[in-house]
Amino acid sequence: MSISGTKTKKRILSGVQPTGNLHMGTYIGALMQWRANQVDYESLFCVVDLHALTVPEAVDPEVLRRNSREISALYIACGIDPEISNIFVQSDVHEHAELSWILGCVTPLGWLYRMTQFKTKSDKRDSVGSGLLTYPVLQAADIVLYEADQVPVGQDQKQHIEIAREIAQRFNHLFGDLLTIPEPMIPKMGAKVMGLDDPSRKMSKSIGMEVKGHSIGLLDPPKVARKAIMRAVTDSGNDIRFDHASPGVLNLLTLYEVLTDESRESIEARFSGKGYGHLKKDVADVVIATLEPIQARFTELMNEPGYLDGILDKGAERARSIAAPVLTAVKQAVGLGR
Ligand code: AQP
Repeated sequence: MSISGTKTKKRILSGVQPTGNLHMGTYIGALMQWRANQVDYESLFCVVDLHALTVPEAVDPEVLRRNSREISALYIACGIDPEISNIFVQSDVHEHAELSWILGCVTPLGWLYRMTQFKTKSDKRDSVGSGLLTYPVLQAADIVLYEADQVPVGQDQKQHIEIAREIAQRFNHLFGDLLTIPEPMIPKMGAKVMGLDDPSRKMSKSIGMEVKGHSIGLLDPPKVARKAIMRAVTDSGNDIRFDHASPGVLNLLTLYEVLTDESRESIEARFSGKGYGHLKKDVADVVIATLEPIQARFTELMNEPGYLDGILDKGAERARSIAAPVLTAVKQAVGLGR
């Protein structure tokens, strides 16, 4: 059942924080799925700039504003078609923050303290803002506000989608069966792209900003991407098979598999007896061939600010037309308003 009455087919919603250059992990874990599903589902993709405030010491207002535009442009450059998908910036739709407050009031603190991301990110700091703890509540609001059925994300976000489901279920239990309970949509391949420098940890924006050779940025010049791949950690062997691969080799094979869509048998035959240097060179070639058109389209879009503004204005308007009736129904259910 749809509160907003605006659903034409099953809906997906996802977003990325405008905190720096996106990497290959985000491209494969999130954006490739968005692109593949945008026709079959009604699709909403937002740039979650409110989430970027959760570490306020890292925020430069000018940079944040610029990043929001750049990430929107990158969505399009990566193949999100603004004619069929709705692209918008989260803070352009005030309903997110309002619903987040209401959902926060039904969310037990214990649920938030157990979140892995909170534990990891707060661990390294003397003091953290409450936004870092309540981030999953805002994310739950982002999702249920659009009555999203599925949320296409990488493996690392699974726990966040689970808590969004729990929050929505708790709200429904207390105030009536209003909110759609979302399901995670996690890709079969490439759900967790690992760091090139250390294949035991996932490729991540924050590590990428500190450690050279950790990640492949979507806007990295080809030389930089190639260098990072050629230096990727592997092992002392030379056998190239998916079943027997060490984490570093499996990561390279996965990049190759996802970006070429070639079968495992064919990939193993291609690299049989050839050694890791050859594998790395070919992975670098396919990564660069993927990045080149994205970077070219990104540059065009950044040179057409009016076009991008038009898409984001239209996106925010359409998003509000879905979000407003849902928020109104929630407010009525909890007794807010006259
Ligand atoms: N390594 C990855 N493999 C597969 N999917 C990934 N995602 C992120 N890293 C990988 C997916 O991409 C989206 C990123 O959303 P985000 O930009 O809002 O997340 P973030 O936390 O700012 O980015 P990172 O890289 O995950 O940074 P750190 O580690 O610094 O917090 C999500 O769908 C995510 O699953």
